[in-house]
Amino acid sequence: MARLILVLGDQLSATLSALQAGDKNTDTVVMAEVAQEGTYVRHHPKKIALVLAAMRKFAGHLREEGWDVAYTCLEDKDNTDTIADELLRRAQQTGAEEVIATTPGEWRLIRDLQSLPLKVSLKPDKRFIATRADFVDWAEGRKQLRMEYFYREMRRKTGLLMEGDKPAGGKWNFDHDNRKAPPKAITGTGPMQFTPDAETEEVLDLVQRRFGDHFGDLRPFHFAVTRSDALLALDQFIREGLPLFGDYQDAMLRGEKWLYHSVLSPYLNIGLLEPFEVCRAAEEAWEKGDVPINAAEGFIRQILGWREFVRGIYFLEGEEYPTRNALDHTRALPSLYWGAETEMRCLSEAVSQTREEAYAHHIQRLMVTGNFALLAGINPTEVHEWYLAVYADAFEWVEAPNTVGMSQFADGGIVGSKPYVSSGAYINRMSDYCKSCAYKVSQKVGEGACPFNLLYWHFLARHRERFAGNPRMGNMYRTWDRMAEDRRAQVISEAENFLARMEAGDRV
Ligand code: FAD
Ligand code: DLZ
Ligand code: SF4
Repeated sequence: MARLILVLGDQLSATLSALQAGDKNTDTVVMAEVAQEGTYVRHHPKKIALVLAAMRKFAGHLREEGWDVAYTCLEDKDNTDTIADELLRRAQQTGAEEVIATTPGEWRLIRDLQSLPLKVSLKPDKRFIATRADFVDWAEGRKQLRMEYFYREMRRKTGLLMEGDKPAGGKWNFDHDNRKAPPKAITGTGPMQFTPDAETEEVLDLVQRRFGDHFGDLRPFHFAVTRSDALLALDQFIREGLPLFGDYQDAMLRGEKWLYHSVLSPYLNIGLLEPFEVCRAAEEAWEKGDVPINAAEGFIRQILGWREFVRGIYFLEGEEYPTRNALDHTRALPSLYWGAETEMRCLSEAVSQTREEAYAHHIQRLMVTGNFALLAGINPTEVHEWYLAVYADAFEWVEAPNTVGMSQFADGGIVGSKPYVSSGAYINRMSDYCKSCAYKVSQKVGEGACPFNLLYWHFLARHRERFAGNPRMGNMYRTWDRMAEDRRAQVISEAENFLARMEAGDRV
């Protein structure tokens, strides 16, 4: 009996388990561009274009390999607009009664597939270094799940950066060497950029027509949409970006969107690159003496450690994880996240680069947009939906633990042991933003005081009961308690005034 093999827009890998389980002679591959996937959150047009253009290329590749591919274009007249309905339509057309799929990276779609009136076999997604079962085994019986210990186990298991049973360079983690303030000038050329061919231009026109009113600039569009181009991007990063990746990993500079970051996450997350090959490429560069250990280790840790760890958490915690709100934050996401003008230079830089590129690097996401949302008490579900929509690399399995967990502490401390909050001092140390800001980072209260300074204390004061006993936060509360009482009252009142003006829609 013929079967349908589902390939989703973030499953564009020849090694996909659903393809491996299929039979080219009898089965039909189903790929579908559907309105629902572009609009269940209003994705950035660049992200939609990346996924659709890469899907069309991958369908072409599968046909060359001998697969029968039933491909639905977004504007096909009988398009039913959802993945589930497209499967039903194809089942009717072909007479297939069974669907083979690789487990989607989002509970929403897993449930949709499980509700189909067809036999559905969900195969494990093997495009990760650890399986879901590996993670469950590791997590079992541990009081706290900490990325660092998971990462060490992954280093031992894979042998990446190992010298016998010891970590290469004598340390597991070189993070202390990776916090340099921003350099005066950037020497790299940034990620490799690609000129869209005629097929991709067609997708860009389609996305402009159908999703042009979503937040974000569609053009210019430079992403790779094939595996061979993504491999070129990887090669360029290893040569040009990786040597200084570690040193400036946390730095932020006005007008410098990429610094020494790889911008490989969109390719990893839609399946054009595999995580192990990316880690091996970094390890090989270190073995050849082309990059220092702090760069290779720092980079590999992000993929072998963080990326695998957050995936484990997403599936372990279950489908209500993205809606958690441990700190009871309820304020609406302010319009500045959607490009409304703000006097805060750090936020205007991070948001405008997000609009232009569907990209911001980790510290911009964590310590600028994320930090501000947490300090200001924004509803974490709204924050989660914003991150899921605006970044080209955003898929729920990786986005939700980073946003809901790491950035908003809305999971109550599963991903991180303390909230990532900071005053303006951190942003000033790691960037040049404050120099051109309307607010003064050195000013703690009064006219022109940096809002991060005010909101930082407001956050700590309003969550005192929860955090005062956290040994990693004791110093913060001791500093607050040493402040004169009238000064503390002034901080709280100015912070509240700022939040009220923001809620009223004033330019802040
Ligand atoms: P690099 O700095 O070059 O890092 C190399 C690779 O490591 C990345 O390509 C990525 O695959 C991996 N990586 C690094 N940090 C993480 C992390 N914390 N979790 C998982 N993988 C990581 N990453 C996503 O891939 N998708 C998301 O939707 C996403 N949402 C985020 C939301 C918030 C609030 C925060 C704080 C972080 C988020 N991240 C997300 C993690 C990280 O910011 C991005 O992976 C990174 O910025 C991608 O850019 P890059 O490829 O240049 O990364
Ligand atoms: C992100 C995305 C978009 C914008 N469009 C499609 C699509 O039309 N068809 C498709 O198969 N996949 C798309 N995707 C990726 C899915 O949203 C993704 O597979 C799920 O969110 C699970 O990670
Ligand atoms: Fe951001 Fe404050 Fe610096 Fe302005 S002064 S850029 S608001 S941290």
